[in-house]
Amino acid sequence: MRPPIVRTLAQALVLGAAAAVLPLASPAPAAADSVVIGGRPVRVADSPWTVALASRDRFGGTRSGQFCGGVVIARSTVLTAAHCMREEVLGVPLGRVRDLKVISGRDDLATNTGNEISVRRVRINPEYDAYTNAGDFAVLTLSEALPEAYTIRTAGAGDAAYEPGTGAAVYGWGDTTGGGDYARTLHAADVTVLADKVCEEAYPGSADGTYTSASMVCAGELKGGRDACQGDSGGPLVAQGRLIGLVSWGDGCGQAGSPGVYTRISDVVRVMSRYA
Ligand code: 4AZ
Repeated sequence: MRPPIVRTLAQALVLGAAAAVLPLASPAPAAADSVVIGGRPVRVADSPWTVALASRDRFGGTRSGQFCGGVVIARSTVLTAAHCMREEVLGVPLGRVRDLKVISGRDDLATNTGNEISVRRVRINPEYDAYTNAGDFAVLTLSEALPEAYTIRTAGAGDAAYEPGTGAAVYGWGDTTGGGDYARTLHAADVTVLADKVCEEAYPGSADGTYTSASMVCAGELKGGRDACQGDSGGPLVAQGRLIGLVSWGDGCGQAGSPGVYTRISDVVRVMSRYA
């Protein structure tokens, strides 16, 4: 099995790149039932904390340079996945990406609506383990503050929203079929928080990663069908109005027996308070 990083949208682009910038290629779609897989179009105005991470220099302008998702947790603070900041994703070391932007308020990536904000600082979780995928988050500081109304509350340890069976939604501009069909507009899929045991059994340890309940949350559908996918990484998993996860990894998209794995936000809160 390939390491998870190979399955990110960004990596697919970099691997397929003859030049630094290229349009999104669309290989033949996989089974259409695996469809944000199983999702529906939503308005970013109804989930304004959902933002796109973008670099036109690295990923071209067709979809505003979008390559990952992010979440606004404070007026100048966005969370994303640590793996989105890796050279394997960006094609060059992070320090050489001069036009890293957070895009808020833009439903359709082919338009110029909303705001593009420069990223002033990137802090990658010092406890991030690229081999197991544990602690997969990074904290971005924006050069301008967003409105308070764009922020979402984070769920701390013991929050009821983590209870298995809780309904949740995942948001992103990623692949909607598992076949490289990247969305132009924001989508959301309704998923269920699953017991840690489900992911511990699905992901006991492989090149994909190792499920670790301390820093990860398991969510999806036992039958498959609704899930996050390539290009959604770093985006929000929301339950009961609170942020509980960030799209992180999984084996494929929307397949029965292979739920989505998310960065556990209560662990993000713990680590952030430690390093603040
Ligand atoms: C990825 O490659 C990815 N089905 C994101 C989420 C999931 C799988 C892969 C979960 O970015």
